[in-house]
Formats: sequence, C-alpha cells, structure tokens
Amino acid sequence: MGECPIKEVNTGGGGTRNSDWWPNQLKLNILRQHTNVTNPLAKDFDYAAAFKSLDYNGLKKDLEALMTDSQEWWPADFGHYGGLFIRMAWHSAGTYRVFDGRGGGGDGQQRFAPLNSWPDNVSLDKARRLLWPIKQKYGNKISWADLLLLTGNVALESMGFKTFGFAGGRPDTWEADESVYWGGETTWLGNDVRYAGGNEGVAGHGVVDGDQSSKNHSDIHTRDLQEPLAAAHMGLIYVNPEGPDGIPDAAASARDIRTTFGRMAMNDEETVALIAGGHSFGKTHGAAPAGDNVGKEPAAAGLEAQGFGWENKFKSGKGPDTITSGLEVTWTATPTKWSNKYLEYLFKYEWELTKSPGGANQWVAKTTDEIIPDAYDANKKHKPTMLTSDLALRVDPAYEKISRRFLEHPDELADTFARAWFKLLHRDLGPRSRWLGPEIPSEELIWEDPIPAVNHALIDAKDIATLKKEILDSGVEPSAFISTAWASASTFRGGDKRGGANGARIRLAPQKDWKVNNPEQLSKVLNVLEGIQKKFSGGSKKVSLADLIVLAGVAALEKASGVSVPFTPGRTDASQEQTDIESFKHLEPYADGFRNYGHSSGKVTTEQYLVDRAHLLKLTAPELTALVGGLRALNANYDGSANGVFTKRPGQLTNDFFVNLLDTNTAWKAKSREIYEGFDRKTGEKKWVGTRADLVFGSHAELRALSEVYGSSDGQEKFVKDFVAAWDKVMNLDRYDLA
Ligand code: HEB
Repeated sequence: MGECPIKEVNTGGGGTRNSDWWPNQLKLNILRQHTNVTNPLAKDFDYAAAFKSLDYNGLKKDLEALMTDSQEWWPADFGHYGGLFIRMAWHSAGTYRVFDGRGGGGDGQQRFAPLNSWPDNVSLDKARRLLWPIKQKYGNKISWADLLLLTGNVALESMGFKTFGFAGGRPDTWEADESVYWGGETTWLGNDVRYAGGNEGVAGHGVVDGDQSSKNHSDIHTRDLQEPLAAAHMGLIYVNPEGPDGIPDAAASARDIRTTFGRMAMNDEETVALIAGGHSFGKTHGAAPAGDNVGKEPAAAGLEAQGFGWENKFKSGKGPDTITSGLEVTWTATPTKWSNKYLEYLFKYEWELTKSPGGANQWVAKTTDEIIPDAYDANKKHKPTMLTSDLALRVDPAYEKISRRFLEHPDELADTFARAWFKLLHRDLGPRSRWLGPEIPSEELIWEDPIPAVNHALIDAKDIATLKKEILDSGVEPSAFISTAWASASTFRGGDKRGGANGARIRLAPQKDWKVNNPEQLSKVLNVLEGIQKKFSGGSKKVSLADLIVLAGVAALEKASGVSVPFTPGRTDASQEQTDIESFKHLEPYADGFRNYGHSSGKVTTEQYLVDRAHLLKLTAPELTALVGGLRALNANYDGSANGVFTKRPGQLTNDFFVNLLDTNTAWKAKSREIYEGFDRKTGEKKWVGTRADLVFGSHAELRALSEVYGSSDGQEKFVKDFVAAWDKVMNLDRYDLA
C-alpha cells in the first residue's frame, strides 16, 4: 500500500495538494461549507414549515413499531432495538463540547465521515439503516438530525421510561463538517497529541501556554486533556470503557469521565444519571476478537457495502455473533425495561476483573447468581457484568454518593436522567424559538440561556430616529458604540447557537468583565445607554437595552459611513438569574482578531483563531475580510490601539485598511511574532503598526485577492455595502424570531 494513493490519481481532487505542500498554511475551507451548492433542497426550503406539516404522532407510532420489528439482516437483541437506538442518539449528541459549541447532534453529522466511521460508532451504521424506510416514508418533513435523536427518545419511551419531552428543528447538512477539531492523532484510539501539552486549545478560554514539561502527560491520574476536546481518544465519544488507555482502573476512569462529561456540559449528578440511566438498557457486543473478523469502517469499505462497514466474518456476523466494542456485558436482568437494577447490582456485588470473549477488560460479579438473560438463547443465563467505566460510579467518592442516593431514590434517578437526557439532545439546538413539535416541555431550563418574550410594543421608525439622535448627541465616541455593539453580538457561535446580542447579556456577569470587552469603556457606554433607555421608557413606550446597544452601533455606523444601516428591533433583556455564569464563561474568546485581541498560543496562530471565530459567526471569507477592514477603519480595537488602523481618518468607514495594506511603497518588518511595522520604502519613515490578524490580509493569497477587490479604486462603494450587510448579519445572528 502506497503512502496516500489519491496523490497518484490524475483526476480532479487527486494529486499532491496545497495542504500537502504547505500543511501550515491558513485554510479558509471551513468558511465555505454548507452552502446551496451542496444542499439539494430548494433555496427557499423551510424545514420548520415542513416539520409543522409532519404527522408527528404517526412517525412516533412507526418508530415504536420498528423497535420490536426484528430484521433478519440485523436482528434485535432481546427482540428490541431500544438499546441500539439509545446508543445511536447518545453518540449523535454526545460529541458536543462546551468550549466551541461544536459537535453535537444538531446537524445530523453522524451520517458523514469521520463520525460514521469512528471506532466508537461501530454498528450504528446498522441502526441508521434500520431507520431508512421510515425516513423514506416521511421524506423532508423530518431531518436525519431530528430523526436520530427522536428515535432515541422513542426507544426510551417504548421501554417504559418517561422522557422530559422532545423538540425538533434541526435542518440537515449535506457534507462532512470540516470545522471540528477532533484531535491531532493519526491513529484511531490514539491520544498522544491531546495529552501532550496541557490545556492548550483552539477556542478555549482556559488556554495554558506555559511550560508543561515538568508534567508526565501519559500519567492517567494527572494528565490534562487539550481544549476544546471532550474525548479521551481519537474516535471515541467520551472515554475508553476498559479504563484510561485500556487500563482497568475505575478511579482513573472516573477522572476521565468527569473531564469529558464536564466538557459536554454535564455535572457529576447529570453524569451519573446519564450513565446509570443509559446502561439500564441493552448490551455490549464482543462475541470474538475483532482482529481478522471485522472488516473496514464505512468510509473505507467497498462499493458493494453500500455505506455499511465493519463486516463481521465471525460465524453469522450478527445477532449473538456481533462484534461492536469487543466487550460482552449486559448490565441488568431486564435490558429492555426501565429499572433501577443497574445501580442495585453495582453496589450489591463485588466485581472481579475478567476478559470478554473478544479479549477486552471487563468485570464480572463474584456471585453464583446467573440472573442475566441471553440476548438470543432463552435457555442461557449469565452472571452480572460491568465495564470499568461503570465501576467508576461506585469507586469515585463523589460519584458514589450520588449513585447511592439514586439507588435509594429511584424517582430522583428518573428525574435527573430525564432532564440530563433532554439537555444532551437539545443543548445545541439553540433558543426555544427554534424548537418545534408537540412535545416541547413548558419548564424553562437555565441551559437554554432563556430570554424573556417581547411584552411591549416595539419602537417604530419615529422612535428609532429620536433614539439615534440622542445616542449621537450623548458625547460618547461613536467608535465606542460600535465596539459595544460588536462585543454584544459577536459572542454568537453557530455550533450551539448560544450568545448573540439578544438578552443584552453583555451587561451581566461574566461578559461585562471580559478583558476583550474593555470593561471600563463598556460600563461607560452602558451607563449612557441606560440613561437614554430610562428617559425614553416613560408611559407605554419601552426599548430594551439589547435593542439600544445594537441601535447605538447602527447610529454610529451611519455617521461613520454616510449610508443608512438596517435595524430590526425586537430584542429583550435577560436577567442575571437567567444567566448561567459558569456556562457563559465558555463564550469568552481566547483571541479575537476582529478586535485585535489576544494572540497566538503555542500551536495556534492569531490568524487561525480569527478564521475559527469567523466560522463561529457563520461568515464567508469576503464577509470576514470586509468586517476586519471596516472595524480597523472605524477604530474599534478592543483597547483603542492603532494596530491595523491603517488610515489617516480613523472613525470613518473607508477602504483605507486595504488601500494602505496593499500599498507597494510600504515595506513590512516583523517586530515580534505578533507585531509588524510598515515603513515607507523611500523615506524609511514608520507608517503603520499591525498584528498578524491585519497582515494576513496582504500575505495570504486568497485573502489578498479579496482585499484587492475592496482596495481598488472602484472598491469603496462595494466595501461599504458589503461591510454594512455583514455587520447587519452579525447583529441578527441570534434573531431566530425573524426567520
Ligand atoms: Fe454506553 C452500550 C460505553 C455512557 C447508553 N456503552 C455501550 C457499549 C459501550 C459503552 C462500550 C457497548 C457498545 C457495543 O454494542 O458493543 N457508555 C460507555 C461509556 C460511557 C457510556 C464508556 C461513558 C462512561 N452509554 C453512556 C450513556 C448512555 C449510554 C451516557 C446514555 C444515556 N450504552 C448505552 C446503551 C448501550 C450502550 C443504551 C446499549 C447499546 C445496545 O444495546 O446495542
């Protein structure tokens, strides 16, 4: 086998590529995903409208019937597919991570590589294919993304568990999402990169960039998982079931579980409930060693496999002979019925290390009780078994306390599991205004980042004109209004649809104190705006601070550009009580090139952080370019510095940033890794200072091409138009109410 066969392929896509020649070059590919070039549905296809015409109860009935409709080609364990479908839904949603809001079940990405071929997702190819007749029947009225999760919910219900509800509303994507950093390892189940350097990460706020060399990174009791990752191995959703790196150490497993589940937004209680609740159902599959028995994963399998993978040559290759994880465990005596037996057995028995028929580390109860049914042979019974990661719930002192409480109070386990499961499935669906269907719970949950409904008449055109005048007459520098509006709106991230200007959380902890928001300037601006709000809000009239912050940016921008800038009222103000401070901390940028804040860490450059953030803001490369050039001209750096402000008339929306950056009369020199100085070639006079986030627009060929458009003599008008459109887009990223 050659190194990389595609390189020798002389058709489109083959050959040695730019990313082979220059692996470190800044890539913009993540800014051009999921466009209507890849989407087969009509441009005006409205998933919410399609979903509303869905026969939801009919669909649920069909799913319920499928649970026990065992198919010859992939028989159901214990005559019920419930366990398999719960695992499918859990693995779909469970890739979510708090640091960048990416992963999760919101895009139906389990259909595409790498997820469809992850070693942790073995046999889920079968689970999804079992669903095809139902997907086919309901067509575009139900997305795969919604269907994969709803099926897990229905599986729970059909086995006697009362769920907390369900909301649809996840439109499908049509290509593999390249934006997610899944780790740097090149072998499945590897974890050498993620534990190599402490906490350094792509989008995490807690990036540690110091000397980590004193630490033994391979020590399973002390190692730190790289941010933003939330899995202990390449290709796993969370942790190794056999224990860290396969070592059957339940205490160390608890440590990995706490880290990874914490990064899925779950606390100890939710974590225990999810594992105990989930493993009340189904079984694991390790009839024989995978070795020569199991074929290639879907992405590498032959055409005849038709999207299936892991063809199993062991005996029948299915049913009792299935090889999935290689472990062979059935947790309870009633694997197709909700019960409290998982915790009962966990504490009732002592556990002895053993091997599965597949050769993996697992645990068997020291007892003669053969109480566990066989999935296929009614005459066979087994002793209770557990995974190392299950024993973590008993061995870890904090988990143990919770587990024992749940053991004594099954109702508490049921309630916590129901809520944690609902959160797991809906964490990245975004605000309630996106939720669809008849099963939406009425209780408002803190992780929704709730925002009050509009309960007053919105400001009209006349009010807007009055307010704009007061804003501009307030004596505050217009650039400070622009910075504040940007700071407010640009917390948005497309992955989990958190953040954004709505709610005016910029005035609340923790955002008000973020260094990137220049707290001193911010509080001054907010004071002024609150004064304007108070004065305006006499009698029947009201304006939210959230609207006012955006409107102030709009007014300042109109002044700076001389053109009119769109504004759509309708935001409301969230309270501090509606704001989970710990959870909002994850939205703080480590670096934000739009405001020239922060800089490279050990492995990630400032410009990579910039593109990463542009992706979170759902921007295209032209939008990114226009916004950075405009924000520099508007003098909107977080600290008011002149970095990148390549203009003699700061505060005006001109294309000067591009004109001056592209000026051949300037010679640039690196002053440090982050700071560059531009000198007049003739006089040697220092003209400009810029950062990596500025210079990249002249150095990177594609960004330079875009900069040339805006920096040309016919570019100014287009630039203003594009900047205003991109600005408006950012201000409204979270306005799902506008549709
Ligand atoms: Fe689980 C299964 C691991 C969590 C639910 N898991 C399973 C398995 C394993 C595991 C290995 C087997 C696979 C096969 O088939 O072979 N998990 C695990 C871990 C964890 C978990 C390590 C962390 C600690 N789970 C979980 C959760 C849930 C679950 C959270 C939910 C909620 N699982 C589950 C189920 C199952 C499993 C249901 C069964 C499946 C069947 O039956 O098929």
